[in-house]
Amino acid sequence: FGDEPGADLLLQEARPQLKQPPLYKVLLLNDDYTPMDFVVQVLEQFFAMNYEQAVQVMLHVHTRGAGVCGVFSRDIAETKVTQVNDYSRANHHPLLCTMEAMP
Ligand code: NFA
Repeated sequence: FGDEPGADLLLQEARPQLKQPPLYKVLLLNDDYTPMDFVVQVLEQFFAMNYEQAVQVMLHVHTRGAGVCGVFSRDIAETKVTQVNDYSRANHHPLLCTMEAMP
């Protein structure tokens, strides 16, 4: 059975790590109170977008209810979510940032 999948485990050999780390979408959710220019600033500051990209994503969130700000590893995505939510709360805005595992 030496040619079966997993046979290397029985021989105590290391298996090459073929799986890529999972990726997460970071999303912004629309609300009725956060000013549009604040959302644009958030997208520029935390997601390295230029002004034109930031306005486009802000308007997508505003009209569709939610939108993707970027795709990251879990650690980076968690950090972005925390940074954006802390920054929004510090500025007394209800803007919500969340993350979602990619299929
Ligand atoms: N809907 C908000 C407004 O009309 C703008 C907004 C856009 C808020 C994107 C949150 C996210 N002021």
